[in-house]
Amino acid sequence: VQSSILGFPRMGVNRDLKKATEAYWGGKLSQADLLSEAKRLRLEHWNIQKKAGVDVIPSNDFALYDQVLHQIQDFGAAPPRYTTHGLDPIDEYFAMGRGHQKDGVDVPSLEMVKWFDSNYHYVKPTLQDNQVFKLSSNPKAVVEFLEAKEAGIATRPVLVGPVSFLHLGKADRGQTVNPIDLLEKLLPVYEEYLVKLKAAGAETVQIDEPTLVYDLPAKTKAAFKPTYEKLAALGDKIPKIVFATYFGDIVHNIDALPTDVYAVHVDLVRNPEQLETVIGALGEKTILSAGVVDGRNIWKANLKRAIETVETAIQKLGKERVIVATSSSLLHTPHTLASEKKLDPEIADWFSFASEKAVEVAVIAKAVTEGPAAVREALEANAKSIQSRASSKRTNDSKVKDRQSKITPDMYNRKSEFPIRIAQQQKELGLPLFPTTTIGSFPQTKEIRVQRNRFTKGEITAEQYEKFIEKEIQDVVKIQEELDLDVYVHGEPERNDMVQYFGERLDGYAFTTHAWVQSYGSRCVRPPIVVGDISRPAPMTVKESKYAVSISKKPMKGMLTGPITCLRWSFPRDDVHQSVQAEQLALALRDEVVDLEAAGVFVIQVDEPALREGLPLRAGKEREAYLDWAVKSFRLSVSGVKDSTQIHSHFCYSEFQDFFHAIAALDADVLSIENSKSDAKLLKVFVDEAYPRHIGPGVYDIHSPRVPSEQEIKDRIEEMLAYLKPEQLWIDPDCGLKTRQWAETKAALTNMVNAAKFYRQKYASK
Ligand code: THG
Ligand code: ZN
Repeated sequence: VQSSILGFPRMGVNRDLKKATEAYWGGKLSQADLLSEAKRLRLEHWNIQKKAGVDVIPSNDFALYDQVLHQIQDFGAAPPRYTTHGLDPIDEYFAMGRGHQKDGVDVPSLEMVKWFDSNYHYVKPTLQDNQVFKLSSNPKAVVEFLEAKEAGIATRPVLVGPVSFLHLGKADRGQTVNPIDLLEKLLPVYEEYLVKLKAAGAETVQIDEPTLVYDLPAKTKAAFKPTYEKLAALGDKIPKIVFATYFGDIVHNIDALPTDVYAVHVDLVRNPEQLETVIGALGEKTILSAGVVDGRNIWKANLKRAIETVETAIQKLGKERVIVATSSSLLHTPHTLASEKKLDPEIADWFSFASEKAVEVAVIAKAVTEGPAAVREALEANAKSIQSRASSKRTNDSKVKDRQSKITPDMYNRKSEFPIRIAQQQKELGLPLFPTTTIGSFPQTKEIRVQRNRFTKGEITAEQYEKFIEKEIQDVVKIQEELDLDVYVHGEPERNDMVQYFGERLDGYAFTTHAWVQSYGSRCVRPPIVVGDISRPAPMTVKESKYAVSISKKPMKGMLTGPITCLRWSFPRDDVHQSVQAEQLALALRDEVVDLEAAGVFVIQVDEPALREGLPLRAGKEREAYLDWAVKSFRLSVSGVKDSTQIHSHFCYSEFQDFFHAIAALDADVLSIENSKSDAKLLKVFVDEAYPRHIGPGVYDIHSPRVPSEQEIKDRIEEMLAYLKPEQLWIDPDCGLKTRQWAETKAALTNMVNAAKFYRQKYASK
């Protein structure tokens, strides 16, 4: 029985790829050096897997920015606006990934969106009505396969499958094509690609078709069988196909599963119950690739349980028809546990990162091939770790459970309805019409990062660091005074990441020093790990907020990350339901909210940007259940305050159409959303649903250094007023300003405040 991995993280042990790409963009590294660093990383990652004893090692899982983007380029599917400047292929690639503003060329990036329900973002294939596909002369999968071969490593190349590539794409602006209608044009390019891979020596190829886990339009669903029949007809001219699905079950689409492929991969970590149905639907000779080692989380696999699952498959199919695999690519896990020198050994013993997971798949394969005796030591050690975690005091906190059992229905509700609250809030805050504010963070300057690093390393004392933070807060308060904003923020200079920061301050969490996971391009996050029952040992943000209030003449907004976002951007526990973890987070945040109020903070924002991506991939009961506990946890976190305290929330998107009732049910006094790049028409849902509370739709895009003019912002406000009542509308940028520079921030906010004042005057005289 072979062991296999669907993909390995690319960043390298010290985020080497991030450093190399950013140096290249900054003109500090040549293209040749970038490419040789990338090559070094690929080789290193193949060797890690080889040493771990993995039989089937992937290639072409690597990407300089994003794997889907590489495929866009391999297929000659770059939109025309990128191909007419004579950029060389690498620069054209990065232009699509992150925009290009140099040497008279000015093109924005392609749209980037979340990869299924993960925190990774892929670049959307952006297609034309008259789209032509043409295989590049040096297709990346062939190059990297040969590179591995030369190093003496036989690999299995990975491609995104044709149906998924199209389903995950969209028509370009001004185009009307339904991407799936391009399948017939795209298939010949796949055929050519696969023929080349075979000619290079590839015996098998992994074709990712994870869209099969979604609820699909009939046309898309019907596309799978004929597509793979056509490929099967090529026989020996192409590598044998491993058809890979993950992140969900395929039971509801089982009739669309191709039967004439070499192997089918399914995710048995998330959906073990699909095993029987999938086995029943396999082609006569098709192999099952059993995804039993979690590619989305950092917990040591329960080897005993994984072996049992694989044995069940072997009983039905025989040893020659089963492969042991990770559930998905390991892209979503950090590189290696070996880098974590500061973790408590008791806890570290429960974790397994990508490099350790490679060993796990190899051990499982060996156990089912040669019998458990062949890996007795590994199994015994694993059983001990699993047992240690299950019985540890650190996972179980009876005080937390006791508190959860005492939650009463009234704890989910504010004291009064919105009309009563807003009247009280008006009295407390005295805000003008069209109040202006920002979303929370101000530019994280180099100086801030330097001081934080020095503090982390012990080079400056806590006192010195605190003084520095106070000075930063003073500066942003002064700037906000000068800008004449109405509700201030303290700017969050003390925070690294909005989730990591809270994870580091809560009991029940572990945090790491090197466990970075790619979020998009060169950007990474370091998710904290929920190891046990969560509680708040001490206030987390009160000191900074209280200080900020003390030096401000206007209302100061307290800033928190909501329970769902804290959970989704962490590595959650896999031994209790996520709703339980969200409830614990909500109780901890509730205490924080109440403490902020007691400290004189009367506007409190609890952000939930991850609420939407947490939606189960399929519509229906599961989705409703999720929204129910997600909304409840938000309400639990904010409902401890007086009517006169104003609760805000922020979302990094504007597509509410499909779950508007949940947004409304949050009952936040003020919602700020990211509508600046979308059509103001999206706001129509607030009218249609008679949404009574306040909204700040975001009057300009903060994701670009561009400074919007006052007139542009006025135009935007005018559009919004077609849908929202003047007394409902807040004026704010569309997201936090952390990644921006100060100069452009001040210029943009000046124009924003002037635009707000213009409307304030106009309506005052009405
Ligand atoms: N935090 C977390 N997840 C997220 C976001 C976040 N997922 C969605 C979205 N925001 C992703 N966006 C970003 C934006 C910037 C960065 C990461 C994800 C970023 N990271 C630094 C880097 O890679 O250089 C990390 C440096 C640091 O934290 O010190 O800039 O906001 N959890
Ligand atoms: Zn945002």
